[in-house]
Amino acid sequence: MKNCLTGIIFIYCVNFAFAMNHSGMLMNEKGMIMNSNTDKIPKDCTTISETIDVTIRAGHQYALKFPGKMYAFDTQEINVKPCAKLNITFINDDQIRHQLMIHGLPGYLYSEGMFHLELNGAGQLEASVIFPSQKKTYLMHCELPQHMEKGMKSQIKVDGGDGDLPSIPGISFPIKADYYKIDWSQLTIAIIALSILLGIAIVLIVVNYAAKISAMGDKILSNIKPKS
Ligand SMILES: [Cu+2]
Repeated sequence: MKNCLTGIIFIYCVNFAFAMNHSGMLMNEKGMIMNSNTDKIPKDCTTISETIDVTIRAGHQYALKFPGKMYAFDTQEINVKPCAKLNITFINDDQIRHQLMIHGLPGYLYSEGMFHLELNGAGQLEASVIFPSQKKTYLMHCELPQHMEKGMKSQIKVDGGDGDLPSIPGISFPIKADYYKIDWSQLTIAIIALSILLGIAIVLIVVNYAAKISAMGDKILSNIKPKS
């Protein structure tokens, strides 16, 4: 009976571990790996052109050099050759949850075109991604609410990329800036001048009315003074 129970527990544990660690997937209480690819070569590649080991750290301290930002990766851009393999060591230096997501990958290799690492707090994960040959810039970011907007946004350029993505800290400007420059057009100047003239006119009218009311008050008071 005891042996039977041990056997059942062993089978359950093996099945559970297998279910949570297949097809490039891993999930446990510390975090998650989704769509890791160590050996599946994209259709447009004949072989892996280069293998790069890279450590990417996430944390609030990496945002300190970017005014107005709160979170960041320690690297904002990675350049690789077409058909390169990236062995990523992802380290979260914060005590809060962070993700490392790469988007726009081919869907036949990566479900929903996505490579996804996630750590629920401080910790480390290792996973790999193989890029196609296309000259392209991939978004790498943390998708938790406001983390990308607050700076956790980087880019990976394959074959030099097809341009910079917007609002990469230290690299590119946002599409919609927090600071809006004044458009000093003739219309703007005319509206400002008109507003100033209107303001002066209102002040003069009010002062004029106040003087008239004061004079009327004096006159009324002088008329009601008792005659000696
Ligand atoms: Cu994050």
